[in-house]
Amino acid sequence: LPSLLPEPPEARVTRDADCLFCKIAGGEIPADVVRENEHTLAFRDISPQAPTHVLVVPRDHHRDVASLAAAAPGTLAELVRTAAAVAADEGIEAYRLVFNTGEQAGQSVFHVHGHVLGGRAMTWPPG
Ligand code: IU
Repeated sequence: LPSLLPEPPEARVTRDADCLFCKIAGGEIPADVVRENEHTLAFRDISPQAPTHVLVVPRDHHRDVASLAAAAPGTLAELVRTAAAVAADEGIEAYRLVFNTGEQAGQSVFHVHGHVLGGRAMTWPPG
């Protein structure tokens, strides 16, 4: 039987025509892809801030990590597992997984992406 509950709004939007990372996930814009699986894609950041700097995104469009957690928690878990696999592939034992959320925090692309950063010592607090 179909559910009587309405879908959360985020669950209905799977692709945004104006979104850069939707275009990368759809293969319309090339990227240096290092891993992909059913729900996520990992590719090298165009402006690396560390020896390893890979972005992990869900194939579907969600604006930030909280929206992804609400609409598709399994995909968020897959994204985190992919981030760990990327670090293992790169041979780094310590890495930082960052989700900038909101403009003030430095988010510039509003398709959720985890930054996997490693290969050098990290400082704290971040800038
Ligand atoms: P942010 O957390 O939203 O600021 O991260 C966006 C990242 O996307 C940033 O590190 C950019 O260098 C990166 N990026 C990219 O890899 N390819 C692109 O075509 C564009 C941005 I535009």
